[in-house]
Amino acid sequence: MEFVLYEVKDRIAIITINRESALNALNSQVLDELSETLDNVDLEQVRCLILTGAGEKSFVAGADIAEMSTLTKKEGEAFGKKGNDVFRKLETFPIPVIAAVNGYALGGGCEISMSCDIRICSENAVFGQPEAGLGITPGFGGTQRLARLVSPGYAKQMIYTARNIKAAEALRIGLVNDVIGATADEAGNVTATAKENLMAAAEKMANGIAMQAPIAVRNCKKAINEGLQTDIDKAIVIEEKLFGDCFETEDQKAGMGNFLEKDKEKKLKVVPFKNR
Ligand code: DAK
Repeated sequence: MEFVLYEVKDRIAIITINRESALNALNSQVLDELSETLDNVDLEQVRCLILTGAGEKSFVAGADIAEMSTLTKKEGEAFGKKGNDVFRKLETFPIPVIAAVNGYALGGGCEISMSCDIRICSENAVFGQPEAGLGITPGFGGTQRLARLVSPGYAKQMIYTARNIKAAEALRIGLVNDVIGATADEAGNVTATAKENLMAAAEKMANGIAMQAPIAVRNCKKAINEGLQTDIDKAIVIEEKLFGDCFETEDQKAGMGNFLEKDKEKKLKVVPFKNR
């Protein structure tokens, strides 16, 4: 693939959007390659995905403005569908996806990060929905997901004013879970860049997820995502069903068995939970 890198590290996988010369902007080819990459994730092995952008400067600087600028109405709709299909694929992907946001996350970049389960970012990250200034509305779910993730008031302020926000503000409004900085030695020499530390933090979180019972984690994702789309009475039924399903898994028997055995080692949950 030209614009997407895929790397598996034990039970986690890292997808890198690799179009650094255009700040990883999403053109049709990137979207196609992302879709194909997701289709080929080995779900028997991989338990958590990390999505990031190549380089230190940008996660994704939005949809490709050069490609979009000449679209007809019909082509615009087709491009929008391509993007929305990939974003929904990420959002409903069976295993958790962490967005490691390394710099600009603008327009479609902010939107793709919001299709992931969890966002952490480097201290130089910048989030924004600049579409209103470009004469369009956010088209990859921005009006919907931002208003659900942060308060509707903040979402409206960001979208109506097209103002970018920095990492600290993104943390304050709950758009990201954590902001990761560079580290330096006592003399002030950088020992690890923000991007390096960001990836280390994302991998640590991903490994923490990968250590848990995989079917339980998948069911949690499903319960949260599907439950949020409906009223509490129906949501509780969704949870009950997914809770019940866990009792048909070896993981549940092993997990609870380990606790009852009072085996300290095993209680750490690093036991090899089986996928099926
Ligand atoms: N598209 C294409 N190329 C981009 C790009 C983008 N979004 N962002 C940056 N680049 C390219 C630049 O053109 C430049 O290319 P060269 O000139 O070197 O060939 C290279 O990346 C480096 O960018 P800059 O020279 O501009 O770098 P700076 O450090 O000066 O500025 C910046 C960085 C991120 C502030 C700036 O590049 C910038 O403002 N970029 C655009 C950000 C933006 O407005 N993003 C939102 C795009 S709109 C739809 C669904 C979804 C969407 C639309 C429709 N439908 C349903 C149909 C989504 C829309 C968007 O995402």
